[in-house]
Amino acid sequence: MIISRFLRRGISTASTCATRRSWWDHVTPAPKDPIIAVTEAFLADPFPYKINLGVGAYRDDEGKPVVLQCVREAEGKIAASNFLESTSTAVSSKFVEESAKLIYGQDSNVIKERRFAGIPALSGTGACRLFAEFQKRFYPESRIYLPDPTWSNHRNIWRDVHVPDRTFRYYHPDSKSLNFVALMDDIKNAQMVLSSLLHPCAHNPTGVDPTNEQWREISSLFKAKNHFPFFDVAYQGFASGDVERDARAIRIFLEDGHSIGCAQSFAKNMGLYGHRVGCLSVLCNDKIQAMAIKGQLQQISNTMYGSPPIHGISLASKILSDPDIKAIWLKEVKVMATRIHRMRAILREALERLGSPLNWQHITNQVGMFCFSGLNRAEVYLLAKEFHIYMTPDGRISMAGVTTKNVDYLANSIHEVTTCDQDAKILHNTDAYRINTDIRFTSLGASKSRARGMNLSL
Ligand code: PLA
Repeated sequence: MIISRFLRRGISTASTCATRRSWWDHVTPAPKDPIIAVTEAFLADPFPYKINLGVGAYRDDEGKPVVLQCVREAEGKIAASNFLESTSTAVSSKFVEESAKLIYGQDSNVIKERRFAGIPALSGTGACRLFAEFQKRFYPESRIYLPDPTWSNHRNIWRDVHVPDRTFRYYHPDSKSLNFVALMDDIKNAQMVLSSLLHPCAHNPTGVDPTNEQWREISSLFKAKNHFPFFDVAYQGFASGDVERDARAIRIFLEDGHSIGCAQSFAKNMGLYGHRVGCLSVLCNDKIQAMAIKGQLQQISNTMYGSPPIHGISLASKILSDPDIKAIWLKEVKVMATRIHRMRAILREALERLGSPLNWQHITNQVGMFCFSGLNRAEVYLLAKEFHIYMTPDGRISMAGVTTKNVDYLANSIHEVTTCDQDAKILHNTDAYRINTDIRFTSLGASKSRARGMNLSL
């Protein structure tokens, strides 16, 4: 009796296991994020002089990640805190208010009249996702218009909440600058739109921003078309070195009386990438509407992750609210932006010195973290394969990865791949360069001697 019950249990366990083993059989591998794929390929490369120009995270002139002094100071101030409960209303309200002041202006009426709904978010990605969920919930039939090109994850974020995306033209590959006429045309002709996403400064990936005059025209058109402008602010301070100047586009829309949505990230400008500190805010008609929208946003975040971690929010809040620490931060933002700006000038100069037949003016015309180099897929592939220099397949260079030590090597390598035999490039291009697969290159011999020839001192 006991034995048969034991056997029965054994059989039923085995059959459950068999069923369970087949539950996920239909799951296929997800395509890799192109930016993460570049980092992985870089890490897998054993070559000592390899260069990562993939992810847009700040590095110093030694190529090292930086913990900002303002963060150290803020850490010192919050270290004694006895409060490590979940992010309280007081902590999050202070953080949201400081974030709103940073983007809408210290003395903005929006802040004084409390006409904004804001909640902390898991960095810029989380803020975009919260807004996308909010958009879907309250405008289920709407669409999002994205600039072409844009950050690769934007499309995924809106796709995952089932909001269809459309694009508006943004960049002119020939002039390597803003395609303003086409942009205005596409916005004019956009049908059934709720929101269009705009990068207010340091556009990713192109490094091309509209001028103030162009922003004014875009703002008027948005007004005429009744579009909702959603700003993704991931690089405030990196375009001009001044966080106020970089908020100019948003202030123009504000002056024109728009209702605005804003995703802010402190990953780059405070070097808090790992802490995932961000903020989503939506401007409202009045205080009552603001409370309603805030409650809805909180409900959305509650079902996704509850409340965000407290430490990063406390750090950012301290940096923004303590005048001494804020002054240190503003200087550090300037230092980071200036270093990148300098690298642009040196890279362009080096390419021109090499006698490159191509025009490299756009390197210094573009602003912010990225240079949209104009290198094609085959050239990007060759740079990785022959020179161990890694960037996204669209030719985007994260300028933060360029240093005084590697800039000559980079310029020489770019010169070589842009002037080499076209047939060789085409051959390489068809050589299965897929960013979704691993790229592991080991042509060490050739590259080592090239690196030596170029006097690369690492
Ligand atoms: N918006 C834009 C325009 C971005 O470039 C990025 C990050 C984000 C939002 C998300 O920022 P978060 O880290 O605060 O969530 N883009 C990076 C990296 C830096 C990435 O994909 O995570 C990039 O290299 O494009």
